[in-house]
Amino acid sequence: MSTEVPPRGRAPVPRRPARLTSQLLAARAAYVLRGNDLGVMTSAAPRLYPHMWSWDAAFVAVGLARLSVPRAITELDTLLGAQWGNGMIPHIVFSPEATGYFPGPERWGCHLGVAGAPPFPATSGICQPPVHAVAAQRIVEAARRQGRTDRHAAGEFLDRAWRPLVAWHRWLAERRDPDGTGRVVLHHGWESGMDNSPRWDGPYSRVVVGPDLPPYRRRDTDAVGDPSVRPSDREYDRYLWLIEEMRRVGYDDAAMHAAMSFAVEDVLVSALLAVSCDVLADLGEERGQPAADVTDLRGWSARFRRGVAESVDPGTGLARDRDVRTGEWLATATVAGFAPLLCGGLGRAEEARLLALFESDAWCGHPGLVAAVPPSTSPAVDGFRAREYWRGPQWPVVAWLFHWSFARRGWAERAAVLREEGLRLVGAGDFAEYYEPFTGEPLGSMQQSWTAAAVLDWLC
Ligand code: 2M8
Repeated sequence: MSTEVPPRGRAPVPRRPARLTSQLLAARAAYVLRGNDLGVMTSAAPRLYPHMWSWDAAFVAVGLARLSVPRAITELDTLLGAQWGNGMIPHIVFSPEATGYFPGPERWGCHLGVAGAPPFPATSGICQPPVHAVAAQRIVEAARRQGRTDRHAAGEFLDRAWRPLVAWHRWLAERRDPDGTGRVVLHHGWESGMDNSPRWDGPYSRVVVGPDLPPYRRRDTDAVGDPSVRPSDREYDRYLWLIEEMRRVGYDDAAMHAAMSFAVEDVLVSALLAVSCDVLADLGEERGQPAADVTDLRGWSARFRRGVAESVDPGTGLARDRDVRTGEWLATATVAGFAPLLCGGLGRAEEARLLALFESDAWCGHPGLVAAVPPSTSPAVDGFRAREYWRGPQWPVVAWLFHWSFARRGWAERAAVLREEGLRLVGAGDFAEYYEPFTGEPLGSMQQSWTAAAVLDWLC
């Protein structure tokens, strides 16, 4: 048991600011999103992340749809406008007006003639989890509740977004799973969205930083008060080294598959791809999109659902990532292990066991938690760090994702609990990026867009 975890039954009484009323909290969430609005894109957070991030943009669109369907559509249009020729949606779309983030466009070098990358807007050269079809679906649902104008706009958006979204899913299914395992291969921890999760400690330990890593200065630690809540310098060296490796092969999919020193099969991304393929196929069927695309999407959904189910550790019941370079399963107890609950595909008994684990005192039911939403790493394992980014804190956006999935799977009561507990976490209205699970202290960036978006979706 980690020493950072308060002993059972003796959790410190959290001293937290008073909880705002729902009305005030929703108003503040809207204010955050408006404040972070750069015109046609929303910065992920004002100082720390002044550009558009791919999966952040999808969650932001979910929140924006509650305020303005056309503005939510614009968010996704901007993101899709930066799609690469091969179908990849890049993990960052750089705002030409914003500075102060490292690594910026020059370090990635993608806009300087990399095949298939747009020269403008500049982008990074990697991807993030595929939750964009979820955002499209939420936009359609929000438009249905509005008048005819919004419904029409949402329909037109779906028609123009169809090919880009199918191409994005095709790229993941074909280029990032060339061996057909049913698990998406990533070449950078940033592609998982859970940058320094202990899931990746093993694979990163095998990344040897070359002596020719160009010098750099981090900017992220300037933007947060306490640098220990961010990844370490050692971790950053590896992050930057992987970008060097990619640049040297021109971000070519096949060359990266063969040469990158970091190659992992990610179960969470795979589960999200499975769900998103189904969500997109449903939208396509409703809208009369080509049957061949819908068939492809259903096929990918089945393949990735199976890949996730096959990764389950018979001992713990959790899904596992895999290190492609060594062939070993990565069995760290992180929230990604619950991936099968997002996409389904387990047998009844296995699923019941995983749900029980989710609610057990090793996870959401831990008696010391301020709010019963999943911590990023189980408080019951040694690698748990209560304040360190993706190594332990609770992330409201992750709670939202499980809430949405549970509702979709028909588990209304469980979804309601996650919503209520998620709101307890963020109730003081700081909209932090992540929270210390035992004190509820807001950590990382404040006014984080996706936190505000989750709150809006929960409350409006
Ligand atoms: C974090 O990642 C970026 C790199 O992509 C960073 O630390 O600089 C992660 O939490 C990621 O999931 C998120 O999309 C991004 C922006 O919120 O920040």
